[in-house]
Amino acid sequence: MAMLSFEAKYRTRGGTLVGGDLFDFWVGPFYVGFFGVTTIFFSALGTALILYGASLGGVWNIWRINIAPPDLSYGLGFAPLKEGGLWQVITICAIGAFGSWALRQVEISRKLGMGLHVPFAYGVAVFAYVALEVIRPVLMGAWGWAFPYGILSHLDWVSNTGYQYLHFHYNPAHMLAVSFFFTTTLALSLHGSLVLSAANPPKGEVMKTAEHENTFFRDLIGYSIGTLGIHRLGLFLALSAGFWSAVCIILSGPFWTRGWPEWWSWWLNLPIWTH
Ligand code: UQ2
Repeated sequence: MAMLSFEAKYRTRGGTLVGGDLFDFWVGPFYVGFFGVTTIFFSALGTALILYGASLGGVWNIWRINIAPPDLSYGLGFAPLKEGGLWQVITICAIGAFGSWALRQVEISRKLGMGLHVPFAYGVAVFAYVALEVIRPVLMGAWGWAFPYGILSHLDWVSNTGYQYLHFHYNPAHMLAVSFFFTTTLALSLHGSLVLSAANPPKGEVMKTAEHENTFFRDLIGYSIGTLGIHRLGLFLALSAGFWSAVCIILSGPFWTRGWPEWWSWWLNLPIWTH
């Protein structure tokens, strides 16, 4: 890749969290860094172990490949490789890769003198994964509560786990998470369509600007959140979706073991209904 004239300004030394200058260089367009090396290491090892695990299962149908966590009887201990130990090492590799990726984002943000919004946002997605595979199983006392690695098998896990609580949609944190997911898609579709409608005029016409975008929404609903505001709102909505997803599954099991519809009996038992 050609060295662009402005690249020298942005490809500066420093900002690393560990190792000083040791891995402070680029390969083609990619920043390497200590955490670039650890990302490659964990991803390569994890992928190899998934392939090995798939070969042990004897099923190469892409939908049916499954690498399951240890049986509940192993508790929080290590299991033999073929009894869920593979799942345990793959999970360590996944968390190693996700953590390395986040720290590489931190190093790049520091280099550029930017805020840490990107690694923070990415960290919320990692938190949702860790909530399912580590925090909840640890609180419940066995790795066997974690979800298996497989396309259909992890869907079966979600379905089974939901039905264990009779009707998961009655989980109040799940309600919040779903509402935030939908509102995220609403906000992004409003934003994407608004920007494109202003920036893609008919052939020969000059494009419109933020003033037109503001005016559209002031005409429509009497309010425009603004060009910076819509991105703050989008980040808030998306992070809230991930955050409440993690909360809703950590509540289920460690803090609430009955059906979720039953949780609402506090509402049915309010004294206002009985006079
Ligand atoms: C906006 C604005 C943008 C936008 C959008 C709006 C010029 C280019 C989409 C309008 C958004 C509003 C009014 C908030 C809607 C609230 C929810 C919860 C979806 O004003 O500024 O920038 O993209």
